[in-house]
Amino acid sequence: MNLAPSILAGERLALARLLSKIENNMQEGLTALNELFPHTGQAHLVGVTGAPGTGKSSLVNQLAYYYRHPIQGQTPRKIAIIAVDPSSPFTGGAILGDRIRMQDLAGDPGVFIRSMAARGSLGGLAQTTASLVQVFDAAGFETILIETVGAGQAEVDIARLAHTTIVVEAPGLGDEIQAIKAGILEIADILVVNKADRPGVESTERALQNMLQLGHPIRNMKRPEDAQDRDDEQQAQAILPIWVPPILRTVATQGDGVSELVRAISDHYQYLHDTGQWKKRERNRLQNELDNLLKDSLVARWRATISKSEYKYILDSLVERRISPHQAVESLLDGGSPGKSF
Ligand SMILES: Nc1nc2c(ncn2[C@@H]2O[C@H](COP(=O)(O)OP(=O)(O)O)[C@@H](O)[C@H]2O)c(=O)[nH]1
Ligand SMILES: [Mg+2]
Repeated sequence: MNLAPSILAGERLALARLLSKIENNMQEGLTALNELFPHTGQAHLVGVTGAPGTGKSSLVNQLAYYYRHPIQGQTPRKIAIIAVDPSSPFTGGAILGDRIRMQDLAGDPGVFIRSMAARGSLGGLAQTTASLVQVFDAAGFETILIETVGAGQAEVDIARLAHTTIVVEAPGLGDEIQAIKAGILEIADILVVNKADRPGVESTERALQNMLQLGHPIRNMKRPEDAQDRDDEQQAQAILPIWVPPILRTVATQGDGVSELVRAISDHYQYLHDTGQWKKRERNRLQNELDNLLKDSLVARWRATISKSEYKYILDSLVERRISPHQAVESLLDGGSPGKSF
């Protein structure tokens, strides 16, 4: 059965079914994705990342609630939430910190929540997430919130999917700022100090401020006259307005600071469009996806042409230091003939 038309017609059951097929790497999922792809490219992808317990789920919840119940005069947006938490499998409803809000969202046809645990999915978690995002995008969800635990490379890759990345910190989680360890601060467009009702907010803010200045010296030198002896492209970049990641305080359990966060998200969206960065990010994102898929497909295709024993022979030679890793690759690509002398 082709699920794509039902997705485009906004049928939730078909949507849920397709997401499962994609997560399970079923051919039917791929076929539908191909058909849906021309309908994508509209949604604003917002990544929310940070250490466990900082309040990401609570915040995502609040954001979704706000988008569904905006201030007067604004239309509610259709919101999809993808929660990627490799450490905790789907727990059926309790995934979002605040259960009461969760129930507020549960009956709302304008909200779709999907939780994903790490599985041995082909192409990895980031690829699966990218596919789920495409489905939501085609289904007309305007903002897609992607919650990831900012720890490993997979999470950073997922965060790279987003147009706007929010890094969430909380005071008192330890002496060091967790996100810095993972190097994720570099991809932050908006920094949030959640749990602002707890002691230590100022010092967390100060630490973030310092890291921002250290990590992004370019952000402090935006005077066009600096651009004199650079090439054209650099000059063009130098006169673009520079986005300085704002540092915001929130109390996700109360909803404090959420409207300001929504404002910052919309400002960043506007910035991306005004400066042409949106198109650039889209191109980079798709190139990244293309290259990854290409790599996986080439490896899979090549694997099918070589026997296990040939592969084992080369690997053994490598382990015994008879050949180097580069030589091993060369031999394998040459057909891996075991008769070859190294
Ligand atoms: N005091 C306080 N607790 C919060 C706040 N935001 C979240 N929490 C609590 O912190 C815990 C972890 O929240 P959760 O959203 O699951 O964090 P996540 O692991 O980052 O997704 C939960 O018990 C929340 O109720 C906040 O702003 N202030
Ligand atoms: Mg969470």
